[in-house]
Amino acid sequence: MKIIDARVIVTCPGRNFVTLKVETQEGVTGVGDATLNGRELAVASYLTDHVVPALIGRDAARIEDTWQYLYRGAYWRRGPVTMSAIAAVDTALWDIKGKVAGLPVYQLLGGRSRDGVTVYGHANAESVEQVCAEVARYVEMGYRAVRVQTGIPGLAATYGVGKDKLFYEPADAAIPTEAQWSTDRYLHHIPGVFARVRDEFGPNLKLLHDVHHRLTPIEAARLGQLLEPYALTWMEDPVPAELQEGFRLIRQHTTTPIAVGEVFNTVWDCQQLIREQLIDYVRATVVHAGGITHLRRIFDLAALHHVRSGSHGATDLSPVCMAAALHLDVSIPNFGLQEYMRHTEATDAVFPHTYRFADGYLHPSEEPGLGVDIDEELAAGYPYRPASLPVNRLEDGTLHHW
Ligand code: GCO
Ligand code: MG
Repeated sequence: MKIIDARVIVTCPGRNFVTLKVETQEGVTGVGDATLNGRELAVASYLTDHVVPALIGRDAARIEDTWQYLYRGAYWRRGPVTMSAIAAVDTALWDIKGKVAGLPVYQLLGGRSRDGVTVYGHANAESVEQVCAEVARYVEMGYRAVRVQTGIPGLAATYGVGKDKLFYEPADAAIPTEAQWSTDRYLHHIPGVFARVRDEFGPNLKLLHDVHHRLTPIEAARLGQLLEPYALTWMEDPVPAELQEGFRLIRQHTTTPIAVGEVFNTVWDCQQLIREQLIDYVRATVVHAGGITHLRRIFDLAALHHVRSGSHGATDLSPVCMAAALHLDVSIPNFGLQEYMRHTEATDAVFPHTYRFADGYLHPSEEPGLGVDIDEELAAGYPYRPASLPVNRLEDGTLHHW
C-alpha cells in the first residue's frame, strides 16, 4: 500500500482550512485536517516542504511507524505547527486503513462504547435576556448541553460574543484586532448570568462556560466558588495552562469541574494535570494533538485518573477533524462531551460528510474510513484570506491573554 501522492489543499469557504489528502498506489485516498487558526500557512509549508517528500513511497498501512518517524525524525519535537502536520498525516492514514478494511474507523478503535456523542452548542449574546433566548434555541434543537457567554457591561467587545450565532469566528482581520478586558467587571457580572440561566432552564440542562485563559489561579478559584450553586458541567480554560501546577490552587478551593486543553499539542502539556487529578476534562483535539494515534494516548492516560474527554470543536477545526473526533468519542471508555459549533453551508459543501446530529447527539459516519472528504474543485473557488485571532488589552493598555 505505497503512498504515491500527498497534497496540501488550502481553502477559505468562510474561514481558512488546511487539508492533507494522501493517495495510495491502489487509488485509495485519505484526508486529514491540518488547520491552525491564524497560522494556517505555517502548517501548509511544514507539510509541503518537509513532510510530503518523505511520505512518498512509504507504506500507508504503517500508521504508528509513520507517526514515530515524523515525531522523532524531525528532532524538534512538539509544538502546534509540528503536531498539526503530524495529525493530518495520521488522520489520513486512519481514513485509508478504514477504507481498506471496509470499516468505519471507530470499529478499528475497538467499536462503540456508547450510542451517540453528546455535544454542546454555543449560546452567546450581549445581554442576559438575549443569551436566555439563545439557550432556548439550542434546547429546541435538542441540545442537552450549552456553553453560555455574554457581554460584560463596560467592555466594548467580549470573547465568545459574535455577530453570527451558529458560527462564531474570532479570527476577523489580517492584523489582530484589539479587544478589551477587565477581570473585575467580568467576575462581578458572570455569576448573575448563570443564576438567571439555571433558574430559567432547570437542573437538567448541562451548562458550561469558557474563561479563555484570562484569570490567575486565585481569581479562577473565586469564580469557581461563585458558580458552585449553578452546578456547571465545566469551567473551561480558567488560567493559561503552561504552569500545570497552577491548577492545584484552583482545585483546593472549588468543586466546579475544570476543563482545559484546546491549545495542547501532546500528552506532555497535560500529564501533570491528569496525574494529579487537577482537571476533570481534557479538551485536546485530533488536529492539534498529533492525530487519532496521539489523542487516544492522552485519553488513555486520562482514563486512569478519572479525567474525561471534552474535545474542542470550534469552527476553525474542519469537518475532517470533527469526523475523526467522533470516531474516537464513540469508542473511548472515558468520553465526556464534544464541542460542536456548526460550520457554514459553504464549509459543509467543500467537506461532504456523513456524520449527523440528532437529539443532542452527533453520530459518526458508518461509511468505511472517516466518512468525510474534500471537494477539491469547490475548494479551489475559495482562495486563502489572511486572518488572525485578536489580542486583548486591560483598560490601562497592558497586553493580556486573549
Ligand atoms: C472554544 C474556543 C474557540 C477558540 C478558537 C481559537 O472553546 O471553542 O475557545 O472559540 O477561541 O477555536 O482558534
Ligand atoms: Mg475554549
